[in-house]
Amino acid sequence: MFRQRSLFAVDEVGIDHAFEGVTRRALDATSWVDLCPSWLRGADTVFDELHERITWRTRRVPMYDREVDEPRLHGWWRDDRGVAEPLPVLATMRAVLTERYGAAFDSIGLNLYRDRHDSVAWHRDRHRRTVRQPVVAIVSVGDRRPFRLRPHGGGASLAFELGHGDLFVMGGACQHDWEHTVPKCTTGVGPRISITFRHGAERPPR
Ligand SMILES: O=C(O)CCC(=O)C(=O)O
Repeated sequence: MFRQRSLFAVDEVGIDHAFEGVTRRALDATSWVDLCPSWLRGADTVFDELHERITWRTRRVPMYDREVDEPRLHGWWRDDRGVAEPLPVLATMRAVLTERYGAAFDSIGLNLYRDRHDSVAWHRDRHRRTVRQPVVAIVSVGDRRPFRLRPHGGGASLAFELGHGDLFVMGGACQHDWEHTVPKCTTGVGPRISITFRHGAERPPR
């Protein structure tokens, strides 16, 4: 797996506690997203440590009347087994995001997109059925990859590029009224890991 390090990689790991670079975008009257570029410093170091330490698994996902391998690898941590987060900086992120968004983030899903062929299809997170207005915070490390949103039921999509320590947060009615995807890429791209913080998700979402 070839991965190009970001040009100005800073290896000391830390986060922007003040959320200095955050901008909020209203998707409609009830849904919003926050984008905070380079919220995590030392993202390359975090990528390397997660890549090495996580036991990456392939999940099976339904496709029409059968099940297929999901085209990305997955890891999952939940705050109910007395086991610390896989890296101390994940604990810091979780605490800071919990404080900022007033949502008790209690699980961390990790997704490894190995190359341009890996992806996740259009979907809304399943825990919207049990959590009324779930806030989903995603920190991306590794190469930037497209992340798209579109209204549930169809409509023009909005495109973002997430990687290298960017923070992206979906809130309000976003998991009800909007769908998101990380599409396959047509040109070569290095690996990316998304670190996804959720509250109230009983099992790995989708
Ligand atoms: O990898 C991402 O940025 C999106 C992850 C996602 O949509 C999911 O796991 O449900």
